[in-house]
Amino acid sequence: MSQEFFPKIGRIPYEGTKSKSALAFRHYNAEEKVGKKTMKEHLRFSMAYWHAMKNPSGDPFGVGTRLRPWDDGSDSVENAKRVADAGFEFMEKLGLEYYCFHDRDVAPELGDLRASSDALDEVAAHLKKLQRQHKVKLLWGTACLFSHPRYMQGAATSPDADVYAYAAAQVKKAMEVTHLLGGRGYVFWGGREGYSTLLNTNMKREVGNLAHFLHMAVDYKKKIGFKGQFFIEPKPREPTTHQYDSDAAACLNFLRENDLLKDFQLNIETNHATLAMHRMEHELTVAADAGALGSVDANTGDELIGWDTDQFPTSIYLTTQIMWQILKMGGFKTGGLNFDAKVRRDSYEPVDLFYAHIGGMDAFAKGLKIAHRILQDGDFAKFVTQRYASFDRGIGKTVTQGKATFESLEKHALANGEPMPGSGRQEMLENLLNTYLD
Ligand code: XUL
Ligand code: CO
Repeated sequence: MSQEFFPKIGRIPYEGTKSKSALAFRHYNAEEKVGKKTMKEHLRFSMAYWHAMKNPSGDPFGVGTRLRPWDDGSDSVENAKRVADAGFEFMEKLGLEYYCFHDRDVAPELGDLRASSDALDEVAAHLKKLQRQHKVKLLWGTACLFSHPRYMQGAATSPDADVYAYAAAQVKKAMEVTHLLGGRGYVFWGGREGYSTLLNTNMKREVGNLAHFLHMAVDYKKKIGFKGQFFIEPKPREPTTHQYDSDAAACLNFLRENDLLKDFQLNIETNHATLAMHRMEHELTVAADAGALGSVDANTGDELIGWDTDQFPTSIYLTTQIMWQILKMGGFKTGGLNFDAKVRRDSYEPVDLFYAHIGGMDAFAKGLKIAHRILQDGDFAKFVTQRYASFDRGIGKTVTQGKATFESLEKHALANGEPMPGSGRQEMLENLLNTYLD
């Protein structure tokens, strides 16, 4: 290692729950087995390059506050490589096995497309070397199709065909780089794919163009032999007023309607779920029920704030419910838990990045252990099975089998008098869940 960026911090150890150290894990013990897999195999933690390495912590009312001695703010490839060096030192010290990036996080956007792509190639060669050195893998790559002014009216849904072509060229390059780096996946998040007023918008045309765009991406993926998983990441708004990929159900509908469902899964983010007025476990379940739950952007929002605050997840109640869904679908395959989360603006020192990730990793490790016990005990599953048992016998079974008709159901209703379902027992179940968190 040429230069050390976090010289006072060593590898973060696992010390167990008795530890008083703020720079140690209390629950995350990478090699410890939970069921058949180790914690690290279950959780597949990933660093979000944009938040951890590049975000200066500015907000609409003030400039950035963060100390990031690894970044001189220049557009040079040299600077980009130094930022990468810091990032890989950080990941190795935390035991983060994966990372995710946008093309413009890792390399600068320069005067023209060719220059930007060349810079990306140069940095990618460096990333490849660092991945090997530090035993870190790429969870997913993506293209930033939302920062530059050219994308102010969208990228794959822009009303301007030249902008659309530029976006395609950028995605093509970002996919090539993701492929070169052995990326397990590639994410499409459409922050500008939407509209702010229908007075100037042809929604059908925009959504149609988006479908063409994604079909071209699938074709190109096959052409270059990229085997990673494609993901769409839903979000209802911010920065755009109405985003087309508003929630898991809207994404699934779009994918199905446009014959893309076999080629895409969803990357579900907690704060996006709540912005869509859903609980995270709702979004995960919608995706999982369609066989399309692929990956998770692990963060949390602030219930009192109406925008995407991207905070680190610390609630065990939340992480338990997330891991419950992930274990229920048999665990991550190509996806993982990507900390799409940022430290608060007033947590400006490099060490704060460590505290933040340690907290998130510990919260998920504990959530994993609890979720595993919940599933092993099977009490919730038993309750739910029982609740629907009337559809496994008698008249209910004819419904399940698709053999019932309105006439047969009317006959049953007439013969059986006033029906009364069993209690939903929500409070009892909430109490039961709390016993696991004791
Ligand atoms: C923005 C967001 C993105 C995606 C990747 O809200 O979540 O960072 O995860 O483009
Ligand atoms: Co995200």
